[in-house]
Amino acid sequence: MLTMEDIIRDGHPSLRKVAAEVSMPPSEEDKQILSSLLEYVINSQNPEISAQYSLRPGIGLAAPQINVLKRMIAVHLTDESGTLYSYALFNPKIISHSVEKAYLQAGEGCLSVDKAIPGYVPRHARITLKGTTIDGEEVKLRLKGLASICFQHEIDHLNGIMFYDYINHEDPLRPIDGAIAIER
Ligand code: LHY
Ligand code: NI
Repeated sequence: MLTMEDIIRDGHPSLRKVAAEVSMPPSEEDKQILSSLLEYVINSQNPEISAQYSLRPGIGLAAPQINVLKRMIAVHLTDESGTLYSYALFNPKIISHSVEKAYLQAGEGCLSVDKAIPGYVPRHARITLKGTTIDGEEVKLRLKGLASICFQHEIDHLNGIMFYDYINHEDPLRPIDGAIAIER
C-alpha cells in the first residue's frame, strides 16, 4: 500500500513534467499502480487506517505524485449533494467544459504541498471527461461542483500544473467575477 513516504513533494522536478499516455490495453503493472492510487485515497479517508499509517486525508491522487509519469488518476469523494464519485482512470481527458467558472470557497490543497497556500483557484464549473477504467471500460462523465474541481486538479498533475499556479498572488481572495463558489 502507498503511504505519504511514496508521495513526492513540491520542488520535485517530476511534478512539473507532462505525463505520458498509458498504452491500451493496460499492463498488469499499470493496473496495479492505478488501483494503488485509489486505495490510498480510500484508506486516507478511513480514520483507523489513516491514523495507523499517518496518511494525510485526500480525495484525489495522480500518478506523477508517486513519481510515475503516466496518465492515471484516482478520485474518491462524496459531493455536496451526497453522491459518491469513486473512479480510477487511465488517460482521463476533458472533452468539453463550461465557460462559467467555479472555485472552492476554502481554496485547494495538495498532498504534494505541505503548507497551506490560501487563495481562490478558478476552474471550469462543469466538465465532460472521458477515460478508461481499470477494467478497460471507456467512460464519459459529466461533472460539476466538487467532483469537477477535483478531477481538474488531478488532470493538471498530468500536465505539470499545480493548483497555486492559478491563484492571483497580488490579491488571492479577490472575488472571481461570475464564478460559482463551492462549499465542501
Ligand atoms: N489531493 C487533494 C486532496 O486534498 C486534491 C484536492 C482537490 C484538494 C481539490 C482540494 C481541492 O485530496 C491532491 O493534491 N491530489 O493531487
Ligand atoms: Ni494535488
